[in-house]
Amino acid sequence: MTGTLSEEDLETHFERTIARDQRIEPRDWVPEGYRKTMVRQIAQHAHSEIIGMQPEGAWITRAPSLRRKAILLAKVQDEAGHGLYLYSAAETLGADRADLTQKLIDGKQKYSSIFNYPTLSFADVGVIGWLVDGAAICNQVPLCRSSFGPYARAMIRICKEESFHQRQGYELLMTMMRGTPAQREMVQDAVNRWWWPSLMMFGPPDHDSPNTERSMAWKIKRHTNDELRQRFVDMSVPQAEALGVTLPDPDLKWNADRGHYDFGEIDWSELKRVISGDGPCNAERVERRRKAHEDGAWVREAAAAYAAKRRESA
Ligand code: FAQ
Repeated sequence: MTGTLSEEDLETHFERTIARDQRIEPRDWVPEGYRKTMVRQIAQHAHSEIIGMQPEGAWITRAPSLRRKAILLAKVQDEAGHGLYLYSAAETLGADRADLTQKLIDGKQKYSSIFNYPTLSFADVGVIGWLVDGAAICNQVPLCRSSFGPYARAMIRICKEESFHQRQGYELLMTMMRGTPAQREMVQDAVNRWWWPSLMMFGPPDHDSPNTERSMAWKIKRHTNDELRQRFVDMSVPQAEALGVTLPDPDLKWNADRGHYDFGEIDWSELKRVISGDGPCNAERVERRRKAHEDGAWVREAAAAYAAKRRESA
């Protein structure tokens, strides 16, 4: 079929599929720019899930009870699962998983800025669930309608699991807020440290976001970075009130004319620094990933040998 169609016909067919809000599927022809953008976003997303296991994973051995340990272990395992669906989705576009992992380890592909901050107390586990998973859901629910089928479908399951993660984080914080003054202080301290980095998860402001316009036209992204950031702020303020914590922003106030909360200026130089590798934990996170990859070499070799043996005997 492809042999009989010109590049122009293929492009028209692609544009029509997008205009009709239909899905692009793995064997469909796509412009090279679309393929590159999709691989970039999916790979960064997959890397975020895998690197994102580290900040919370560090607390598994120090969880305050068996119940909290079991919950945290399950959550961190879920993040690993998300990474694996996403690498599989990237593979449907011709990317190679081993190559993507190498690019992450070599610092040639990004992962979310948020995972370059340290987790200093167990309250951070709760705040990551509430704010980081909360921001992730806000950003990812619209991606369930993303134009690339395998990515959109992976996102449906991921969002269901992230919603569960968010609730467990909020429940943990509620429990701590009902505890001692020292526990309440730990929660407030964690909120103070994670609030601004959570807002940065949505990416640079729209006027400084080189990819948004193209990704919106291709219906990869359904909303701009600033639209989703505002949605997240509007969602979080009443949740903070119910929890009894203060969000660390003196400019945060309801604006009746806009029907949204106004919020203070984000330190974009910090986001740039963290994205370019100079955040508090970038070197540690990547080094840990590199070591885990090297330590796992024998598992990959054994799995490949087993698969080859099964192919031979089939
Ligand atoms: N961190 O032009 P834009 C999770 C990069 S949730 C690092 O606006 P775009 C769940 C951007 O890639 C976190 N880099 O880019 C979890 C681009 O770089 P490039 C993961 C950032 O793509 C919870 C450049 O800056 N979620 O893991 C960031 O249109 C708890 C210019 O930016 C996703 O990945 C940042 N914050 O919009 C796990 C969601 N922001 O490649 C464990 C899917 C921007 O041109 C525990 N991704 N950059 O050199 C997206 O929705 C989009 O890619 C955005 C960025 C919105 C992140």
